[in-house]
Amino acid sequence: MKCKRIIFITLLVLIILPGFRTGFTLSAQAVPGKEENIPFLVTFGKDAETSWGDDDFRQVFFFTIPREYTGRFYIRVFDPDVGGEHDEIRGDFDTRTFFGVYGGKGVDPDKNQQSRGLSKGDNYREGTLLASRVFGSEARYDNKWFSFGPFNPTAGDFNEKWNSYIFKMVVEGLNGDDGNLYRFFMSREAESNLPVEGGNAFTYKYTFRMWNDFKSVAHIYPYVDSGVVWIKQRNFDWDNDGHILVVSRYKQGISLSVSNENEWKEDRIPIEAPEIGSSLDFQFHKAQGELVKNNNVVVTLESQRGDALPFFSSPIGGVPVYNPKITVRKAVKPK
Ligand SMILES: [Ca+2]
Ligand SMILES: [Ca+2]
Ligand SMILES: [Ca+2]
Ligand SMILES: [Ca+2]
Repeated sequence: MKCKRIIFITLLVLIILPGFRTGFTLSAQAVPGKEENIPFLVTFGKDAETSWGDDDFRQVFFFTIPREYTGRFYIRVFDPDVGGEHDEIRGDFDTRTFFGVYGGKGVDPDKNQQSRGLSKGDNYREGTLLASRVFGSEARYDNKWFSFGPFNPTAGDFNEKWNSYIFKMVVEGLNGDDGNLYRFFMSREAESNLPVEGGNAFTYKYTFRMWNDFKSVAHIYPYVDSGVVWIKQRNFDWDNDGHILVVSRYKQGISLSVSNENEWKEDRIPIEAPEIGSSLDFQFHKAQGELVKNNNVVVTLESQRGDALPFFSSPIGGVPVYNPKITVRKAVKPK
């Protein structure tokens, strides 16, 4: 009897565990993602100075819902207010932030580049506004979650390549000069964080906050599509805070040019065949010695064709691990 029970439990574990593992890897819709180790996204009010680490006072994120998922879902925001805990005060808290969820035609950034919101004149609010709210300093939403939704997946803009419906969250600093720190979670429930299996989130321009310690390393994971030969990285207002490395299956660690206060720095990074169709790991290592506090930074990437690369909250293909056995075969000249 006891033996049977042990066999039964063992079988149960064997059946359930792999499912859990898949669930965890496929359904990480926390933004920033678990592997990214980034405490907060940040958006300043438009009266702020760019030297505080936000060059355009907005953030545009895309959420993907796989075609197979037919339930409803929510996009939750942690600490949407600008006041109390987490936020960056300048004088008094007098900033208002717009949060808007968009669906329908015009959202898919593959079909409509303006939707990415990378250039100054872009109409990044394109699409149908499904839900929105402006948050000021509101104790009610301080250190708490606010849920947008429920949304039906088919209200999104369908993207064939990812076989997913795409939704867009636009965060825009309205008046004021304070920094709004916040996070997202795409959830099946309004009151808790319950991921949608196979969902993901991505952006083309990442504005985020570093941890206020020496040891935490932040990561972001751009996806390299076919046809990419080299990429141009640009980082803004890194405050000379340590170093930024690129690691991949093929790269052990390339050190990048880093920006100081209120400036952009850029490099070209060559891409090799083994890196196509996988993610790169951009690692942000803080300077040791004197702590650079409240460091906000902006990062963008584009290919040699001028096409922006998306950063996925849950890295496509998993976190890339350097493999010294991967070598690039040089083309053999025909005789
Ligand atoms: Ca707050
Ligand atoms: Ca203020
Ligand atoms: Ca906040
Ligand atoms: Ca900064």
